[in-house]
Amino acid sequence: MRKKLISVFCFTMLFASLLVPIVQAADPDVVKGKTATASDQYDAVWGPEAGIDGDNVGTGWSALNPGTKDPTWWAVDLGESYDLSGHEINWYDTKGAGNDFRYNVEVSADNKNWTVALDRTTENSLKADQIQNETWKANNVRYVRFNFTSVPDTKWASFLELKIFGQKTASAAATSDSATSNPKTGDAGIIPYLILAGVAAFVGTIMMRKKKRI
Ligand SMILES: [Ca+2]
Repeated sequence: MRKKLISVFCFTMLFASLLVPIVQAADPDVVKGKTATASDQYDAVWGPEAGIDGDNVGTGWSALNPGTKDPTWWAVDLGESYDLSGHEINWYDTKGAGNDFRYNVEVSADNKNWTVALDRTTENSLKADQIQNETWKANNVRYVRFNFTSVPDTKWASFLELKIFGQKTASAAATSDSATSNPKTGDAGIIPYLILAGVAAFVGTIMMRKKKRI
């Protein structure tokens, strides 16, 4: 009976430690209503902040010209430091053959030094759906920039609504890691859970060995 209880305890610990990152993945949108800028805009209505106003279908941002002959980008100032986990983008137009939208996401703590957090410059980002969810990790971020590197000459770089998910950076110590962290993998974020899982497995092994000796 005791052996069974020990096994159940160890399994529960291991399962719980693996479950924590999954639960924490549901970060809130941190970009709605923030200050956005862009390389240009189609007109007074299609401004950069219309892409993060919470209106998913009625408003959006659009570049002035179709294609990407000119540098085309959209950026936001989150106002303070965040640890980000990805984004959801509701494109304006994904219909029609030959649509091939390519872009990357860059992040910065100071609006000067930028790091690529997501690279979709070598593949069509539209796929089959109008709304795309992308998972990426970047810590200590205040500025986020979407650079559109390739858009068909008959289409505008444009989206109706963008959500960027994350949490406020927890501590000053975390901020000091910004220069060395890898925003593409976010490996540092999962280390505590791997350690917890390892401890649970270790304790389980010791307990089982003790039981065998009895
Ligand atoms: Ca909108």
